[in-house]
Amino acid sequence: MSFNNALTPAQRLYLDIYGYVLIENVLTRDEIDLLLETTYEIEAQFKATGECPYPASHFSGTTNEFFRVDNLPHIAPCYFDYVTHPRLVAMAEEITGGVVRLEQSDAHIRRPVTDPDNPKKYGFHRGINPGFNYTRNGLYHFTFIKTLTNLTDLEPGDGGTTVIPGTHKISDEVDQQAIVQAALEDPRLIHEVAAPAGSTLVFFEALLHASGIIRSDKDRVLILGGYTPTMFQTWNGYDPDPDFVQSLSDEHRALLTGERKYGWERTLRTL
Ligand SMILES: O=C(O)CCC(=O)C(=O)O
Repeated sequence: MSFNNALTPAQRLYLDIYGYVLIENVLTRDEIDLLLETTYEIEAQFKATGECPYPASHFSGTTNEFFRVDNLPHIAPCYFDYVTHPRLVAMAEEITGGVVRLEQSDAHIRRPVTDPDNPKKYGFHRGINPGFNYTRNGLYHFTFIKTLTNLTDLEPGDGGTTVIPGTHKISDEVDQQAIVQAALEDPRLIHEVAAPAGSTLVFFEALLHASGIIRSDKDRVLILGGYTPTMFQTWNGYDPDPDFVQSLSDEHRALLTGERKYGWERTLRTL
């Protein structure tokens, strides 16, 4: 794996300041189409049979408005290629500051919420305590990062991921609901992704983030990988299938299993 500046200085600075950075043209049109086709096929198969495509995988959402399949690498080669994408993994390594493992992976289909009595609200959240950060060479690093790629074009109002910029540096001593309430009072504090399909939102998981609200009539489809240093565990329900990983190269097996654990090879990044 090459560690050499997967992010440009401008991207790294943007990420440090805002907690996220959007990178266009990460996936090719063919990669996008295959990921879309695979995700819709899994949904169609679920609707027809109720079946999950792989025993180690699961669903976190099975409604028309939110379909989500989790623990992807075993399900289809295109999912495997996404979570092991060398450029995305290299970004994750720069941002955590060392060799990473895959911690989580999921693909989502979101559709407009149609119930007028139950309008959609932002569900801002973060997964782990923002205290799991450190500074090296003056740059902010965090131990859990996500690479979220939209597989459909997103214009404003299409429900792109929404973030409260800068909150990756706000400690959990500040009440989360108070942060969200304050941000909602000033639209400058809410950023919504609008970008062509194949663009990746890279963010520190401590950044308060939420699904956007779809105000158009379009589906929004995305795929994401979560990465942590190798000594961390997977999120619940995302352990790799032990038989599957035996068929992989050493490098890919280590990425999925985190088997290097505390032999944490560090990366050095300056702006
Ligand atoms: O739907 C989205 O854009 C956000 C996904 C999300 O909330 C997450 O990754 O935790």
